[in-house]
Amino acid sequence: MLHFGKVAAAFTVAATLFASTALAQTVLKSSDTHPDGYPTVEGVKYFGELIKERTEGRYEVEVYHSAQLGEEKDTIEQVRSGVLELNRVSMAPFNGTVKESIVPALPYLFRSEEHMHKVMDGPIGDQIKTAFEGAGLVVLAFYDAGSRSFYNRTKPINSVDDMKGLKFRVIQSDIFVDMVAALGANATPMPYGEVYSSIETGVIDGAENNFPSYDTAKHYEVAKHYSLDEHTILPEVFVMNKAAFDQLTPEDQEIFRQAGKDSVAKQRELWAAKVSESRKIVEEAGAQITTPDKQGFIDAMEPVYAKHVTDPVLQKMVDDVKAVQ
Ligand code: GTR
Repeated sequence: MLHFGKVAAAFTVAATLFASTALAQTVLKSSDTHPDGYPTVEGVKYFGELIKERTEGRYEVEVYHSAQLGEEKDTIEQVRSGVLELNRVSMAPFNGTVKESIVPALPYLFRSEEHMHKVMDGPIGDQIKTAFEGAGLVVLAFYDAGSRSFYNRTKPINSVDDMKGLKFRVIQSDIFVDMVAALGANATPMPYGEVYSSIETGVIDGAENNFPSYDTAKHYEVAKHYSLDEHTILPEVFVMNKAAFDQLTPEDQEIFRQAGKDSVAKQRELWAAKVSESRKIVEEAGAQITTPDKQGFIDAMEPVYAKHVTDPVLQKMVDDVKAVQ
């Protein structure tokens, strides 16, 4: 009896070991430049909860927020090479790598956030997703990032003329460099994490971003003039290393894709709330918000389109975007 008990116990241990091996959890790492609680971080965490639940615990996601794994340009390399499985970044740093990503980064192309949603949720969004595969990435979601506007520490901006000579940090994309030049100002692309100190020390006069970034990165502390010129409605992108995605079973691939889609609704909801909250925070902290006449900004963008939309594929995409009602 005693002997049998031991055998049974050994068998139970073996069975448990076997079960835990069969159900081994794969923890996928995901990077984000923003702090914990930011809508993109929470969107990816929600994706993680969904895949954990739907794969019965076989997969889960760990989000490394606050640029713990590096700045966006670096983490893009990491996810492309497979050092990192997942990454949530802006669309703009891909402009030099994935041609089609240029379209949603073009200034004043989207008429509104609703227009952007329709485009990114439809066939043009699918065309952009396919293009990312060529760069070794599977797009799991396009998230919201509202609209980007200029802010600076020197003066209020009420018209394009007020932009003259100012030095702005831009997100790392040539389109943004040329956009700033077309407005008569100077652009310095630099990693997000360097912006605060660069404004503080006067290396630059300001930068451009949405209210939640302006708020959470505390840029309003060093650049209080925010002008609502809303030059781009630039979506975020949540990507997975393609080789890692291809290793999943077809059923799991479907679970990942669906979870990505489901996380979009969640992120959009969180985003809308965060924009109002952040605007309130920065205004209470003394940010001065101006609403410049946008037409002057729009008119100045002609050379940016002339330089970046020369390719017939891009030209067609731009026309298609404009035709989306
Ligand atoms: C934010 C975006 C980040 C990062 C940042 C930047 O709006 O969410 O992913 O790209 O802008 O300007 O670098």
